[in-house]
Amino acid sequence: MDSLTSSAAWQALAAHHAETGEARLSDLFAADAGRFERFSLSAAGLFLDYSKNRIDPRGMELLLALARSRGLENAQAAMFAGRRINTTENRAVLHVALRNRADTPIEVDGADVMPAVRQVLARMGEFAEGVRSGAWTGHTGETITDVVNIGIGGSDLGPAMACQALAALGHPRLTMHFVSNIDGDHLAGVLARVNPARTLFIVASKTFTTIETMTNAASARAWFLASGATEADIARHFVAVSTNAGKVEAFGIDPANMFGFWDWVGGRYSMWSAVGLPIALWVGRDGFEALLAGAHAMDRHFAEAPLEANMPVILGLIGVWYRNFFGAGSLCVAPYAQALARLPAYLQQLEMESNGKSVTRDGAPVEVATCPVIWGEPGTNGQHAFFQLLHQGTDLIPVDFIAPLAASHGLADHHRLLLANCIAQSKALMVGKGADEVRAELTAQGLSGEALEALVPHRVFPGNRPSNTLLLPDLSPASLGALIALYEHKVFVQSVIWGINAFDQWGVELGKQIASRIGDELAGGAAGEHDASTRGLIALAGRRLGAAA
Ligand code: G6Q
Repeated sequence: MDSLTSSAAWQALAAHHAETGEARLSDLFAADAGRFERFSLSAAGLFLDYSKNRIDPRGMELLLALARSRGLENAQAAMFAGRRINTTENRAVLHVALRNRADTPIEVDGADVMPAVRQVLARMGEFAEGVRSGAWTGHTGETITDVVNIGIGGSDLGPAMACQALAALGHPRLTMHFVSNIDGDHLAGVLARVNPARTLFIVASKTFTTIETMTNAASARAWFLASGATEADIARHFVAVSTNAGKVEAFGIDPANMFGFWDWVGGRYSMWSAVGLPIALWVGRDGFEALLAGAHAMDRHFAEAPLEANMPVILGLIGVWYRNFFGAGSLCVAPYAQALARLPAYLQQLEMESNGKSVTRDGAPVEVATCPVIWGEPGTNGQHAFFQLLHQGTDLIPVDFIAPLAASHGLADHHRLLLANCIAQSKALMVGKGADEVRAELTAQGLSGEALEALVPHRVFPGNRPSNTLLLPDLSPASLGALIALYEHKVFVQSVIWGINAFDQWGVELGKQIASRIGDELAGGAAGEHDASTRGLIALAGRRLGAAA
């Protein structure tokens, strides 16, 4: 394959950007009465309006040609076929198998993974229904009221985000807690609020070696035993989600209480596996299966729709357009849904851990910028905080607006105002407000002369700031599943364009290794080789820890 930037497809895009990059969105709309219909589509129940992007039909054609020239279709086929596309870890990438609702086999090295997937899913469903119905009780015979998921990163963010998103559908007797941080405040804060006899701990760790999770799990276990429970009682209160049966048993959790998954499930792609057990407990077996079905519908769309009508492909290509041709360094995700408050954090991991890479699959330095910084907060809160910068700051920051059309609550009028704000913001970013309009407004308010002119530049909005708007029919499990799968595939599309492996995460290793050595030093071990800053900080922390001991 040609180098990316010297390829004809890339060169054509660069030329097109030079020619059209400064075009005004308002002019593009004025010139094309069919722009909204042309640049919007539905898939798996979601509706994407991408017409407020600084792109014209020719630009889209060129982006699609780039995708084809980078082998996107073959890459998609390789993923769905269970090839070992995560080359640095020599693993297949099959989160799509976890939500395969069809009867079709999905093979890794000739072996169908679906029977094992279905078996774990059936066990999860049975267990979740037992806890929900009250048939599964704690060691004193009381029903479970609190579920504490102990996990971090991929073993935390997905279920935490989804349980919050689906709060309106949660089981009324259950309260879900998510403990991830090694900071003891996190676990202590939860333990202070729960009753050991009525609490179920899920220790979720693919490897079952992650220091945060193992430390929190050991403390939770000690707290449980200190309540007067016996070792034998642990079986009613601790279950594990892992790929590592040996370590689970060594920790003291009965393998019968373990829900397994496989090395071809990446951590940040794992909420569809047993890692989703909190979701199944919260919304039930049917709710969890509806989540899988929503994701599966998006998978089928991604695998089958032509690239020009393929939602993840379009979203991914538009992202490449801004990142590489406009130099946009970040993407703001603004869910107009309080229940999606953790979605930006979830997408931060999904996108930035997947595509925050600077070498290609062959190990060569990438030629272009890769993943932008992903950030955001729910609207309308963000409007009263950082939206100032989106409207009048110096950077071009594309925004993904996400909103459910139907509310999950019965409060009158809130949803109308919420949706009005969502639509208004994308319009305001696009149209801005010119100096003449500002002058007319200020004149109408009775200002004139120097006082008026002094205010004008402050009140001008440059506009032409792009956004996507994604509408969900509601915040149901199926809609959420489709939404998350959409972003997963978008990330994959971008990784193919940039020629990087989206499925490893070597960048998190170095800090872990150094933390482990410094941890030993802080416990009194031999001092390591350090720069003056690190040495000084260790000395300060060591003195404080020593004084506290
Ligand atoms: C995700 C990452 C990472 C991982 C955590 C937890 O893709 O690999 O966030 O999920 O480090 O790992 P364990 O599940 O093994 O504890």
